[in-house]
Amino acid sequence: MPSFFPWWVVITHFLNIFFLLLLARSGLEVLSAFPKLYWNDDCPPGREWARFSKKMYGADSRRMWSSLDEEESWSPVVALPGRKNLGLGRHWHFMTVQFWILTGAVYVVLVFATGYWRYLIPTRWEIVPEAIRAVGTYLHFQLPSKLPGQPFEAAQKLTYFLLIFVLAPVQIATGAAMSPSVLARFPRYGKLFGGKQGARSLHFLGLCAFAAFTALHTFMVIVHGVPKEFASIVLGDEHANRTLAVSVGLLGIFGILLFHVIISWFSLRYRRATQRLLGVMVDPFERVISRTFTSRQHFARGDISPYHRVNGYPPTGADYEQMAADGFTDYRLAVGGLVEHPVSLSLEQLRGLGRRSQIVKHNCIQGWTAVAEWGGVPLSAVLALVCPTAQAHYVVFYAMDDKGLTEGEGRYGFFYESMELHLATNPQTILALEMNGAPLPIEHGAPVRLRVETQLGFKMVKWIKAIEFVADPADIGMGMGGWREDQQYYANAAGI
Ligand SMILES: Nc1nc2c(c(=O)[nH]1)N[C@H]1C(S)=C(S)[C@@H](COP(=O)(O)O)O[C@H]1N2
Ligand SMILES: [Mo]
Repeated sequence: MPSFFPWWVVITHFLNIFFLLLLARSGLEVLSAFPKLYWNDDCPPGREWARFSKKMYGADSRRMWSSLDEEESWSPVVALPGRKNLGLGRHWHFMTVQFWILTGAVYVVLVFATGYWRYLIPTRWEIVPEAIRAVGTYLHFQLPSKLPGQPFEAAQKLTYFLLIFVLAPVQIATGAAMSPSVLARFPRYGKLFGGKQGARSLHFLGLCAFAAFTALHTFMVIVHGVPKEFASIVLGDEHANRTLAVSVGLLGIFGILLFHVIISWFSLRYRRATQRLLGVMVDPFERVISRTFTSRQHFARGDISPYHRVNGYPPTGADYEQMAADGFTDYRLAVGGLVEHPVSLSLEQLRGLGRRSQIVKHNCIQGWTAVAEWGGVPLSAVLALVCPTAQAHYVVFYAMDDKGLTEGEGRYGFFYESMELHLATNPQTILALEMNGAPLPIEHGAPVRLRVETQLGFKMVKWIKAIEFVADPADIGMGMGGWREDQQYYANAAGI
């Protein structure tokens, strides 16, 4: 039995504290974008089981509201970076998670390679009553004795085991079950957790469990005596110099807190730089997932959500209103750029290119979902008509809503988004003209909107005015690949 922790436990323990705090704060930023938790993927307004917001929106269609109105601004003290920065919070979360999983993997390998697993993995059922007795001992303000030949008492061993071999994997699994690409490719995987909202709720409860563990663990360190405990976990030996151990330990904690102050300030002050820097790690991750998975969703009619949220207010202005009043007979869709045959199509001509319909789940980046049936023209049919040249690598969709007029908040410009060309040829990538068997309603993008079912909702441009094939979207807008990337610092690939 070691009276010490091996060096690799000391290091991975520190890294775990470091990464978990980053994950918790950036996770809270993600939650602030849609501060409601559901068990049902229909996300009916008002039926959430938890709400961290005073704002209430009903399914009342007489007053228009958009899901971005539900977003809350949380303080940088709790959220990373705080103040309605979902895009940056996601960047921090997805960058950190890669390192956290790597640390965990290295730790687990070493746990088994060194025989340390004997101290963590229960091998006898008696550990359960022993653990209950140990808790009883604590409640009598006494310290239970350690398991024979082991560094931990029963309740401690069982807690560490559950934390490392149950909670952490569940947290990773529920995290993966929120990716639109994963859900689109493996719809049954999502069902394991009761759908995306079930996964989202469990992921949040997992955070609560980590927080509760941290509070209890810290309390226990205090109960057992900080100098002795710090000597073991900081210097790896309970007989090491305790002053040194406490100093180094406190310095480590202070370092982590200082790091958080600096990155929160930096992220808020230099948002574009943060998006670009973290993007180096996060973008390839998002791109690989978007490239690998194609959507295989086929929901039943009965799964269609009674209420489908809206994000983005419709175009304002006489032109659009007149066109809508005329049933979009004057509408023309321009398709050009790096193509051999640029075209301008009426709705009639567009409809003539082919038809498919699909019942699929919409995943907004904020976190809500809804199932609907979308009918329209496969985008591949448009590609076949215009023939993109070999230089075309991205498709850009330009919309009719000027966000400066429809939303404000200091943001401006017409909405647009781009995506890599390979996504355009997926069978479930369509230009939708219908929703749930009726012509597309105004708020959902009439007369034409994009559906690309492995991606987050913000890619699915509504009120499309034109489509352009380009080599690189860098010279469009602010160059980040779309309006939400430009203005809200989202990542361009949207598979997670
Ligand atoms: N033109 C335009 N398209 C848009 C948006 C927008 O603001 N303007 N919002 C996007 C976002 S973030 C989402 S989640 C979906 C929402 O689609 P829905 O309103 O049909 O639910 O539309 C996307 N397409
Ligand atoms: Mo969205």
